[in-house]
Parts: sequence; C-alpha cells; structure tokens
Amino acid sequence: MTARPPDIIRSAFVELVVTDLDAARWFYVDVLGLLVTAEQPDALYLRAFEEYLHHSLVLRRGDTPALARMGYRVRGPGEVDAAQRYYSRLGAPVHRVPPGATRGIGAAVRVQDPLGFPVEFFYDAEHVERCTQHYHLHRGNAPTRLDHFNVMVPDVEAAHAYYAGLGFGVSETIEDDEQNLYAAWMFRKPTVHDIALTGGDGPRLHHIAFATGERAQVLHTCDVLGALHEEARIERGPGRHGVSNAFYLYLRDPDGHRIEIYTSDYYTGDPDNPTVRWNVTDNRRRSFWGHEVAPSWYTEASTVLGTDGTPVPTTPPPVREAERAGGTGVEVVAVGADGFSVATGGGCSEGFELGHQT
Ligand code: 4SX
Ligand code: FE2
Repeated sequence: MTARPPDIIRSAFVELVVTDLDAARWFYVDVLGLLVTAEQPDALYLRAFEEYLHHSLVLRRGDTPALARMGYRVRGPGEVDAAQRYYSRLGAPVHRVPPGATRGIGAAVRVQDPLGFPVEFFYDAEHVERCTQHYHLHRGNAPTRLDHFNVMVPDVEAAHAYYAGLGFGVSETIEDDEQNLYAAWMFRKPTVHDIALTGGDGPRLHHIAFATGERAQVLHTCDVLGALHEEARIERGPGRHGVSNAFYLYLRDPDGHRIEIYTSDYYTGDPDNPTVRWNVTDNRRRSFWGHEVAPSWYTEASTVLGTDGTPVPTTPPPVREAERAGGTGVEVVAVGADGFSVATGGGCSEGFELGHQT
C-alpha cells in the first residue's frame, strides 16, 4: 500500500553552504536587504520583510559552495509524520530531525528525495516580527518573501511526475511539438510556482527567488550594483519573463549561487487554473522581449548535498532534436536543455562573465 503524500503548503527555506560568511552577509544583507534574525559563528539566519517565521535563508560556512537543504512547510505537525511515512514507503533515505536541531525550526523530517535533492519538511517554527511596514529598515531591494526554488534535473518528465504525485499543480510548461517537456513550473501556494524544473545536468540547484513588491525595486538593485561597481553580479535581466509574466533579475552571489529577484506573477489558486504551454521555439518564453539568455544561465548551477553531507553526482539530460536544429533564422548554440534560441553574436544579448571587473 502506498502512503498519502504530506500536505505541503509552500517552499519555505533553503540552506546554502558559502565559503566566506562575511562576503555572503555583504551580498544578502547589505546589497539585497534581507533581515538578520540570528547569527552564529558559522551561520546566518535571514528572512525577508513580510516573513514571520524565523528564517527563509540559512547561510552556513563550509569548504565548497552547495545547496544543503530545501525546506517545505507542511500544514500541521501531523503532516511531518505523513512525510516520514511517504518517503519511507518510497524507499528514500529518511531522518527524523529533533526540534531545535536547526535554529528556529521545530520537529522535522529530512529526506533525500527521488530526484536526489536534500529536502526537509516542517511545521513548527519560531515566530519573529513581521517587518512589512518597517519602511525605515528597508534597504537594497527589501525582498518581501522567498518565492520559489528552481532545480535542474536531467529528466523533466520524471521530475514533473514526482511533484504531481506530491499534489503540486502545474501552471506553465515549455515543451516541443511532441510534448517533450523542457521545463515545468509547479505550485502548492496559489502563485505560479514553488518549484520550477529546468532540464540540465542534475540534480543541481539552479536558483532561489525572492519576491519583491514592485518593478522599481528590481531596477534599484541594478543601480546599486552599478554604483558599487559590482555590475558583473548581474547575470540576466532585468526583464519580463514570458513564463509567469514576472519581472525579474538574476544575480550571482560571492560563491556563484544564483539568486532571482522576482515580482508581479499571478494568482493560480482556483482548481481549474489553466496550464500555459509555451513552445520551445517561442522566443518570448524566457524573455517576453525576446532577449537572448546568457549561456551561463543554462549551464551553471549549484552542487547539491545528500543527507549525508556529500555532493550528489549529476547525470546529463538527453539532447533533443529541437535543440540541434535552427528555426529562428539565427545561428544557435545548444547549451543545456532548451538552449534553443541562444544566438551567437549581435542582438540584444544579456551577458554575464564571472569575475569580469573592467
Ligand atoms: O526563463 S523563464 O522566463 O522561463 C522563467 C524563469 C520564468 C519564471 C521564473 O521564475 C524563472 O526563473
Ligand atoms: Fe525563477
């Protein structure tokens, strides 16, 4: 008999391993404007302005940058037990985590999910002040909340099936004429996504996204980075996504972890919310204005750790016909799944080079 899946509310926190905690603090607190809930010699616990749970981002010092954990909040304490039963039946590695093992978080269950990601399910958490109207503390981008995770997986179809089994809805997809899936956006909370599945070498963490109130804040972050001569941290954007309609900016933190600033997607909470299906040849799918996507965005992502703390080996995706062929009249380079419309040279390219400081 199969156990029912836990009732997940939303994507709730991530723990990233960073090599230099001071550099990470500069980026996440001074530049992006996240609030510090707590700090320890080897870790920082951060939250965004409307969040009243203890943290949505843990930065932990370690030797190699990596994703240590993705946290989903479940609907009540009993759902933590449901997660334990569900993953035990799947035969996945499952560990009970006692209350307080992670600062600010109560009893939890930690698993290595069938896609290879380290995932934690929790309900109980310490409440702290919600700072929405503390405008005098807003700086940088003043993010409001963690919005989503985006993970790279070699088999988007299998990952989609796994998340559908957990009760996630699918708001948007990128697919070809044969309905092969290149990417999928899936949700529990009533927005476009809690998790996006991106085809590529995986399991890896592609990015985490923080929501912000309005477009002006995304643009302000770009101005701040320019003023600090940190413009090389801008990898992609600012721009308007086709998928999700959100306004976006992708940055790279001092360890190369990718962070998206995201605003103005749409409500998906009705049971008959239609799935938007983008064709992989539609140049507006990833940038509604048709901008090229920086190749690094398709190829680079963060290593993930298993529940034993060691890096999980990755598998490459299959190369599909639609990626090899042309179709937009421009020369193409196939980079990752759905690298189809990346043109070489010319045009309105969004560029990024790590360490480019001239
Ligand atoms: O690149 S896409 O426009 O497909 C996209 C990427 C849409 C929404 C996202 O959150 C994202 O990271
Ligand atoms: Fe995203």
